[in-house]
Amino acid sequence: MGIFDKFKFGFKKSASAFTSGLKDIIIKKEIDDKTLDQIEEYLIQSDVGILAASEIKNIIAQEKIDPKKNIMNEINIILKNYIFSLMKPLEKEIFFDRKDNLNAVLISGVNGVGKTTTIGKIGKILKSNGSKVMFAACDTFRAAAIEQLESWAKKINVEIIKSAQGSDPASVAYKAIEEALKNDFNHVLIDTAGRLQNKKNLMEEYKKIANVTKKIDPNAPHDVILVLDATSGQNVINQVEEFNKIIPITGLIMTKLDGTAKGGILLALAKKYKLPIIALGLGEKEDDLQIFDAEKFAEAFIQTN
Ligand SMILES: Nc1nc2c(ncn2[C@@H]2O[C@H](COP(=O)(O)OP(=O)(O)OP(=O)(O)O)[C@@H](O)[C@H]2O)c(=O)[nH]1
Ligand SMILES: [Mg+2]
Repeated sequence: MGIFDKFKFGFKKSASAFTSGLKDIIIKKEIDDKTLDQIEEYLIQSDVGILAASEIKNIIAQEKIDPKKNIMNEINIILKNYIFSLMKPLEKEIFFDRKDNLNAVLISGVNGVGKTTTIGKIGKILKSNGSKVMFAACDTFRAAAIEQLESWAKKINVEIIKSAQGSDPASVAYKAIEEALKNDFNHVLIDTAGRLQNKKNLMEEYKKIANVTKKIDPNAPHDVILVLDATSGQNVINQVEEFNKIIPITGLIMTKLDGTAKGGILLALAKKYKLPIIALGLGEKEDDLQIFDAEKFAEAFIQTN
């Protein structure tokens, strides 16, 4: 199964629940005000967010769907087009290009969202375009975290800079960037500890990692990617808010979209923050990362076949 088929398959359950929920609302031949309100309500329940839901409602109202047509089909077309035009500007495929100058990427996010796994998967894609890739094991709080990143580095055959458990994460980042510059690496991916955004000292630590990289390269970190878990629902909004306050986020990756996760929250994020969406995580394996593509996303979200 190709990655897109996997994506569609992973989404199938939530996509068909979504469309059958809509079908239950659209039973009449004509879309009246009550039906429009129900559609809006339904979209909000599906995590799409108030802004996107009310825009979609307005588009459906303005469209004046011909009652002779298959109304459900027409609504699916409207939804697909809406998702596509909302998400298209957020594609950022260039993230995966081979860079001439060093690109230091800070990977952040709360506990267990999939940061370390995602670094492994990104590393694999970057390697495939001939980039020299280094991992920086800046989650020094747990020995297992360093080992986990090390095992990914071995698996996809990239360099890793690490230090003993308990050592200063910022100094690991510093050393990694120093080494990477010296040896003409194209990318350094910095793994960080999953931290709760309300724990002040941990967030200070996180900020320090970013600041230390600037000492070597004022433009570093060149990317700050926040990893979000699709199964966390509305909580992701708060995570974007909190992390963005500390170091401006330059892109999002949403993981765990395989299985039964709902993807509606991505629309809410797109509408609210307009942050680039780098990739989507669709499993635990090294190839389970899909570079974000708005058209494919819209197609998977509104599955009509
Ligand atoms: N199904 C699925 N599981 C994933 C995905 N990405 C990561 N995981 C799993 O989620 C769990 C946590 O992943 P990690 O990469 O360790 O997450 P982390 O954010 O580094 O965690 P901490 O370092 O503890 O904060 C692991 O069991 C991963 O295999 C995904 O896209 N889909
Ligand atoms: Mg980790």
